[in-house]
Amino acid sequence: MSVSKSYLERSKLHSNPTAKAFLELMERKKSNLSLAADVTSKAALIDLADKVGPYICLLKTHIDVVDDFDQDLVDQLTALAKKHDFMIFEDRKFADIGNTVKLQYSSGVYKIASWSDITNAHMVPGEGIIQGLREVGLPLNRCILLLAEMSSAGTLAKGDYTNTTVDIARKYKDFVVGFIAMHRYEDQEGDDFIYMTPGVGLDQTTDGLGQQWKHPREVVYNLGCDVIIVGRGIYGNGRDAAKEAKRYQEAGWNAYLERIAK
Ligand code: 5FU
Repeated sequence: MSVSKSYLERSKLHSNPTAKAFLELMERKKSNLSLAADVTSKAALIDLADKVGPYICLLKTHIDVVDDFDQDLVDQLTALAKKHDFMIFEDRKFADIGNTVKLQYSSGVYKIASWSDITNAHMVPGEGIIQGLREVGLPLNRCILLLAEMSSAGTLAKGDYTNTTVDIARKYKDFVVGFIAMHRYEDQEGDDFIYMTPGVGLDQTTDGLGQQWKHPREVVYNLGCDVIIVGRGIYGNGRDAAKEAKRYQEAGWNAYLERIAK
């Protein structure tokens, strides 16, 4: 059962080089914290990534909200990823036919495949979306997560939709390495998916716009997820982002240690 194995043990079960390196990184850095850096200027994004960098395993971006995006931003973020030892996850949520997502992933203003270690996709269009992204991403050693569930109130990603998403992921394990999910699903022989969970907060439970925040221990220990994704809990309301990130890193890591010791 992968829920009780260490991240390091699990790294050996992956054929995708990024998934393997990511699990090793988590163990080395003692962090299962991903920062959701939803800020709208290049300077703010770089500043936040540099401050919080020492505490995270993964920087999650929404690159299309940055007003003054340019290639230099990508260069600076990838330099910070090296400096602080984290990976980058563009939370693009692709949702179109295979041919279109190939273009969206490789080209345009953002050229996501050229810099984002991990990205993600909805399964609404069917398997072709994975095939399209895989043609671009696999030669670059990239990987994706499927959105099997969402954290927002009233999400339609549930039940049969979630189950089918997991079944499809099993067919593309060289490229689909995990899920955006609200809990861990039952393993089948040979499964080792990485579960990343947004909607995590220590101090508040909702934002008034449908977001629902859970405690890191609930997410990692009780629900068996691997990575906590935290945004406003770290940088919102004028918070000291480095101090809050340390607090979330400790909460997430302690919950993981408790889980593997069970
Ligand atoms: F797939 C999902 C989801 O189901 N819920 C989310 O909140 C993604 N997210 C992202 O996680 C969302 O787009 C934000 O970037 C982040 C959560 O930020 P918060 O400030 O911690 O609520």
